Amino acid sequence: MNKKCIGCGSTLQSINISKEGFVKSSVIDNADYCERCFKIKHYGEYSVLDKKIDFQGLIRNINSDSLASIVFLIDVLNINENIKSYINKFKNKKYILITKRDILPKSLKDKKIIEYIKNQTNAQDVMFISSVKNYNIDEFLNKIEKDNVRRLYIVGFTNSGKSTFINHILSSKSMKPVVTTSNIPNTTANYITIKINPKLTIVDTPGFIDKNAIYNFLDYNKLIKLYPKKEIRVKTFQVRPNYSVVVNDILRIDNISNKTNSFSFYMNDKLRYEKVKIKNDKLKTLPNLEKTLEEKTDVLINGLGFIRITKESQIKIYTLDTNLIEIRKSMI
Ligand SMILES: Nc1nc2c(ncn2[C@@H]2O[C@H](COP(=O)(O)OP(=O)(O)OP(=O)(O)O)[C@@H](O)[C@H]2O)c(=O)[nH]1
Ligand SMILES: [Mg+2]
Repeated sequence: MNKKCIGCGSTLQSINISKEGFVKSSVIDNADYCERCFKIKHYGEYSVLDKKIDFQGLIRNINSDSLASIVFLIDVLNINENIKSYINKFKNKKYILITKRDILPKSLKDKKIIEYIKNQTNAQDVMFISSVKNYNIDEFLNKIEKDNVRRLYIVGFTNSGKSTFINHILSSKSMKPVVTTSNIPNTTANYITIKINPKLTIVDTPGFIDKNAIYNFLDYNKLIKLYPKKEIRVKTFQVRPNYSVVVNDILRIDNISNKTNSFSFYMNDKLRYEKVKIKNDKLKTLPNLEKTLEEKTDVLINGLGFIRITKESQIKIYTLDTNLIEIRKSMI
């Protein structure tokens, strides 16, 4: 019998403890969850899934399902170049949801970011949601009902909030929110197919892994503290020439131009921020990159968030790997 873990979609097995779906043979007959999901759910103990997911195969599968529509979820703090190419690989009817609206300040307008995504992706159906604050979820469900969507695949990069979104839909339909969620990568291991009602089936999928994201460079104990859990209070620094801002032990930005500039950090405000003189050696051993920026530019640190820089500038950015850094025209 091929029984699946209801938390991550792995096939349950008691043969190899280091492979996905492991559960002790004494309990396998009654188990709903694999050991990894059980530990995440009940003890907050995380472990890395030892599995290479075949994403090309996953995309091929979904593209060959003629009944399928997809909804592509994008984490609002991690809108990067890569997303566009992944969205374009899907040939099905597409919706795009920008997730975790609750993390951004309320005062920001949704519209500008939605327009930014529409321009980037040529997609028309773009909405913000928050699963935590129940924002726009009913609106989205009404929309797909009107469009007669029968089978909806939830796709996107890891940690974009796919499984949390599904749990939220389940709760709203008085079903049990059984899917495992966490802010380490690769939580969902395989398809999880859930019939919501006779007309609609939704399918959770494993998130794409971005090799240039910060989760590849940190151990999981650090990682789980990195991401903001609620609305961020944006930290803004007026940075004079020859001054720098240092964030924890992961990021440093030097102002190497001759103008004072404003750096606004759209990332976890609970991290430790420090303004120091440029001659201070903190984090100077990290890989770094010099950039000349136009006015109103965002510096994205993939997986961490972004920094909005107001004026044209020259900066030096130090972080765990220079491939994490992306520059874009300011989204806000
Ligand atoms: N603040 C906030 N956090 C969210 C929201 N949705 C998801 N999260 C958090 O984001 C993290 C990742 O959520 P998951 O639902 O596990 O992400 P996923 O896309 O299923 O990830 P994979 O299964 O690895 O592909 C978790 O820590 C969630 O609690 C949201 O609307 N608001
Ligand atoms: Mg998931």
